[in-house]
Amino acid sequence: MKLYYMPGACSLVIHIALREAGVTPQLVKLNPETGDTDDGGNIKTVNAKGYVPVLVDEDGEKHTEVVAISLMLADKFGESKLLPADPKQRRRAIEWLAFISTEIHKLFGPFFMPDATDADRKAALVKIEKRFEYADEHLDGKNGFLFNEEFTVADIYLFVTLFWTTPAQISLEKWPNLGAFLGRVMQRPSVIEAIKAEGLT
Ligand SMILES: N[C@@H](CCC(=O)N[C@@H](CS)C(=O)NCC(=O)O)C(=O)O
Repeated sequence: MKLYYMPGACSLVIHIALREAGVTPQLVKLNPETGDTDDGGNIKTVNAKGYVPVLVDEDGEKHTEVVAISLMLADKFGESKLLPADPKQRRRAIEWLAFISTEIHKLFGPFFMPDATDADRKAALVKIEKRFEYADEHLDGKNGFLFNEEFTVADIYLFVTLFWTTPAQISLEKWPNLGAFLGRVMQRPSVIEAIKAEGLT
Protein backbone atom coordinates (compact mmCIF):
# COMPACT_ATOMS: atom_id res chain seq x y z
CA MET A 1 0.00 0.00 0.00
CA LYS A 2 1.18 3.49 -0.80
CA LEU A 3 0.89 6.21 1.83
CA TYR A 4 1.26 9.88 0.99
CA TYR A 5 2.55 11.56 4.12
CA MET A 6 4.40 14.42 5.75
CA PRO A 7 6.83 13.50 8.54
CA GLY A 8 5.08 13.57 11.90
CA ALA A 9 1.79 14.88 10.46
CA CYS A 10 -1.63 13.27 10.91
CA SER A 11 -0.63 10.78 8.22
CA LEU A 12 1.47 9.21 10.99
CA VAL A 13 -1.81 7.83 12.42
CA ILE A 14 -2.34 5.78 9.28
CA HIS A 15 1.32 4.83 9.09
CA ILE A 16 1.29 3.43 12.65
CA ALA A 17 -2.08 1.70 12.13
CA LEU A 18 -0.70 -0.04 9.02
CA ARG A 19 2.35 -1.23 10.93
CA GLU A 20 0.09 -2.46 13.77
CA ALA A 21 -1.61 -4.53 11.06
CA GLY A 22 1.74 -5.85 9.87
CA VAL A 23 1.87 -3.73 6.71
CA THR A 24 4.95 -1.68 5.80
CA PRO A 25 3.66 1.01 3.47
CA GLN A 26 5.48 2.48 0.52
CA LEU A 27 5.95 6.08 1.69
CA VAL A 28 5.58 9.07 -0.63
CA LYS A 29 6.50 12.38 0.97
CA LEU A 30 4.58 15.62 0.33
CA ASN A 31 6.33 18.97 0.18
CA PRO A 32 3.55 21.19 1.61
CA GLU A 33 5.08 24.38 0.18
CA THR A 34 4.95 23.25 -3.45
CA GLY A 35 2.43 20.41 -3.33
CA ASP A 36 5.04 18.22 -4.99
CA THR A 37 5.36 14.61 -3.93
CA ASP A 38 8.68 12.81 -3.94
CA ASP A 39 7.50 10.34 -6.59
CA GLY A 40 7.56 13.21 -9.10
CA GLY A 41 3.85 14.01 -8.89
CA ASN A 42 1.69 16.61 -7.20
CA ILE A 43 -0.74 16.07 -4.32
CA LYS A 44 -3.58 17.72 -6.27
CA THR A 45 -3.57 14.89 -8.78
CA VAL A 46 -3.70 12.33 -5.95
CA ASN A 47 -6.14 14.10 -3.64
CA ALA A 48 -8.21 16.99 -5.00
CA LYS A 49 -8.41 18.25 -1.40
CA GLY A 50 -4.66 18.81 -1.57
CA TYR A 51 -3.48 17.22 1.67
CA VAL A 52 -2.31 14.05 3.35
CA PRO A 53 -2.96 11.34 4.35
CA VAL A 54 -3.83 9.55 1.15
CA LEU A 55 -3.70 5.78 1.19
CA VAL A 56 -3.67 3.93 -2.12
CA ASP A 57 -4.64 0.31 -1.63
CA GLU A 58 -3.65 -2.81 -3.59
CA ASP A 59 -6.49 -2.20 -6.06
CA GLY A 60 -5.37 1.37 -6.69
CA GLU A 61 -8.31 2.78 -4.76
CA LYS A 62 -7.51 6.03 -2.96
CA HIS A 63 -8.65 6.66 0.60
CA THR A 64 -8.58 10.01 2.37
CA GLU A 65 -9.49 11.46 5.80
CA VAL A 66 -7.87 10.08 8.92
CA VAL A 67 -11.10 8.85 10.49
CA ALA A 68 -12.39 7.18 7.33
CA ILE A 69 -9.07 5.47 6.60
CA SER A 70 -8.83 4.33 10.22
CA LEU A 71 -12.26 2.69 10.03
CA MET A 72 -11.40 1.11 6.69
CA LEU A 73 -8.18 -0.38 8.09
CA ALA A 74 -9.97 -1.63 11.21
CA ASP A 75 -12.43 -3.50 8.98
CA LYS A 76 -9.78 -4.74 6.56
CA PHE A 77 -7.42 -6.00 9.26
CA GLY A 78 -9.94 -7.22 11.81
CA GLU A 79 -7.44 -9.54 13.46
CA SER A 80 -5.27 -6.54 14.37
CA LYS A 81 -8.08 -5.20 16.59
CA LEU A 82 -7.63 -1.59 15.56
CA LEU A 83 -11.12 -1.04 17.00
CA PRO A 84 -12.66 -2.87 19.96
CA ALA A 85 -14.60 -6.00 19.00
CA ASP A 86 -17.47 -5.20 21.34
CA PRO A 87 -20.03 -3.09 19.35
CA LYS A 88 -20.66 -0.69 22.23
CA GLN A 89 -16.95 -0.11 22.78
CA ARG A 90 -16.47 0.20 19.04
CA ARG A 91 -18.98 3.06 18.96
CA ARG A 92 -17.11 4.70 21.83
CA ALA A 93 -13.84 4.36 19.92
CA ILE A 94 -15.41 6.05 16.88
CA GLU A 95 -16.60 8.80 19.23
CA TRP A 96 -12.98 9.24 20.34
CA LEU A 97 -11.79 9.38 16.72
CA ALA A 98 -14.31 12.12 15.94
CA PHE A 99 -13.40 14.02 19.10
CA ILE A 100 -9.66 13.86 18.42
CA SER A 101 -10.13 14.83 14.76
CA THR A 102 -12.42 17.80 15.28
CA GLU A 103 -11.65 18.96 18.81
CA ILE A 104 -7.90 18.36 19.13
CA HIS A 105 -6.19 17.79 15.76
CA LYS A 106 -7.49 20.92 14.09
CA LEU A 107 -6.62 23.12 17.08
CA PHE A 108 -2.93 22.47 16.42
CA GLY A 109 -3.13 24.35 13.11
CA PRO A 110 -1.96 27.72 14.51
CA PHE A 111 1.13 26.08 16.02
CA PHE A 112 2.37 24.98 12.63
CA MET A 113 1.15 27.76 10.34
CA PRO A 114 3.81 30.40 9.76
CA ASP A 115 1.21 33.17 9.35
CA ALA A 116 -0.62 32.37 12.62
CA THR A 117 -0.36 34.99 15.35
CA ASP A 118 0.37 34.61 19.05
CA ALA A 119 -3.31 35.44 19.66
CA ASP A 120 -4.32 32.55 17.37
CA ARG A 121 -2.06 30.18 19.28
CA LYS A 122 -3.29 31.44 22.66
CA ALA A 123 -6.94 30.97 21.69
CA ALA A 124 -6.24 27.45 20.40
CA LEU A 125 -4.31 26.56 23.54
CA VAL A 126 -7.25 27.49 25.80
CA LYS A 127 -9.35 24.88 23.99
CA ILE A 128 -6.58 22.29 23.73
CA GLU A 129 -6.16 22.49 27.50
CA LYS A 130 -9.85 21.65 28.04
CA ARG A 131 -9.69 18.72 25.63
CA PHE A 132 -6.50 17.40 27.20
CA GLU A 133 -8.05 17.67 30.64
CA TYR A 134 -10.96 15.51 29.47
CA ALA A 135 -8.64 12.89 27.95
CA ASP A 136 -6.38 12.96 31.01
CA GLU A 137 -9.35 12.31 33.30
CA HIS A 138 -10.48 9.44 31.09
CA LEU A 139 -7.04 7.84 31.38
CA ASP A 140 -6.89 8.30 35.15
CA GLY A 141 -6.34 4.97 36.90
CA LYS A 142 -5.74 3.19 33.62
CA ASN A 143 -2.38 1.62 33.14
CA GLY A 144 -2.94 1.06 29.48
CA PHE A 145 -4.89 2.87 26.80
CA LEU A 146 -8.25 4.55 26.19
CA PHE A 147 -9.92 1.11 26.24
CA ASN A 148 -7.69 -0.33 28.95
CA GLU A 149 -5.45 -3.06 27.57
CA GLU A 150 -6.83 -2.80 24.00
CA PHE A 151 -4.65 -0.60 21.80
CA THR A 152 -6.91 0.93 19.15
CA VAL A 153 -6.59 3.44 16.36
CA ALA A 154 -8.13 6.03 18.72
CA ASP A 155 -5.01 5.62 20.89
CA ILE A 156 -2.86 6.09 17.81
CA TYR A 157 -4.65 9.31 16.90
CA LEU A 158 -4.45 10.65 20.47
CA PHE A 159 -0.77 9.72 20.55
CA VAL A 160 -0.01 11.65 17.35
CA THR A 161 -1.65 14.81 18.71
CA LEU A 162 0.35 14.45 21.94
CA PHE A 163 3.49 13.95 19.84
CA TRP A 164 2.85 17.43 18.40
CA THR A 165 3.07 19.04 21.84
CA THR A 166 6.87 18.96 21.63
CA PRO A 167 7.21 21.05 18.44
CA ALA A 168 4.26 23.18 19.60
CA GLN A 169 6.08 23.75 22.92
CA ILE A 170 3.09 22.71 25.02
CA SER A 171 4.11 21.13 28.30
CA LEU A 172 2.20 18.01 29.39
CA GLU A 173 3.10 18.63 33.03
CA LYS A 174 -0.52 19.44 33.95
CA TRP A 175 -1.75 16.12 32.52
CA PRO A 176 0.35 13.32 34.02
CA ASN A 177 -1.91 10.58 32.63
CA LEU A 178 -1.39 11.91 29.11
CA GLY A 179 2.37 12.08 29.69
CA ALA A 180 2.42 8.47 30.90
CA PHE A 181 0.22 7.40 27.96
CA LEU A 182 2.57 9.10 25.51
CA GLY A 183 5.52 7.25 27.04
CA ARG A 184 3.71 3.90 26.84
CA VAL A 185 2.69 4.34 23.21
CA MET A 186 6.20 5.50 22.26
CA GLN A 187 7.45 2.05 23.27
CA ARG A 188 5.37 0.14 20.77
CA PRO A 189 7.40 -1.40 17.93
CA SER A 190 4.94 -0.04 15.32
CA VAL A 191 5.47 3.49 16.63
CA ILE A 192 9.25 3.18 16.88
CA GLU A 193 9.41 1.84 13.31
CA ALA A 194 7.04 4.45 11.86
CA ILE A 195 8.83 7.35 13.52
CA LYS A 196 12.16 6.05 12.27
CA ALA A 197 10.85 5.49 8.73
CA GLU A 198 9.58 9.10 8.65
CA GLY A 199 13.03 10.33 9.64
CA LEU A 200 11.93 11.65 13.02
CA THR A 201 14.61 9.96 15.11
N1 LIG B 1 -9.51 16.35 7.46
C1 LIG B 1 -8.23 15.84 7.07
C2 LIG B 1 -7.14 16.75 7.59
C3 LIG B 1 -5.81 16.37 7.04
C4 LIG B 1 -4.73 17.36 7.43
O1 LIG B 1 -4.93 18.23 8.29
N2 LIG B 1 -3.56 17.18 6.80
C5 LIG B 1 -2.43 18.05 7.04
C6 LIG B 1 -1.34 17.36 7.83
S1 LIG B 1 -1.85 16.94 9.48
C7 LIG B 1 -1.83 18.46 5.70
O2 LIG B 1 -1.70 17.66 4.79
N3 LIG B 1 -1.46 19.73 5.56
C8 LIG B 1 -0.82 20.20 4.38
C9 LIG B 1 -1.66 21.17 3.65
O3 LIG B 1 -2.85 21.38 4.00
O4 LIG B 1 -1.13 21.75 2.71
C10 LIG B 1 -8.05 14.41 7.57
O5 LIG B 1 -8.64 14.06 8.60
O6 LIG B 1 -7.36 13.61 6.92
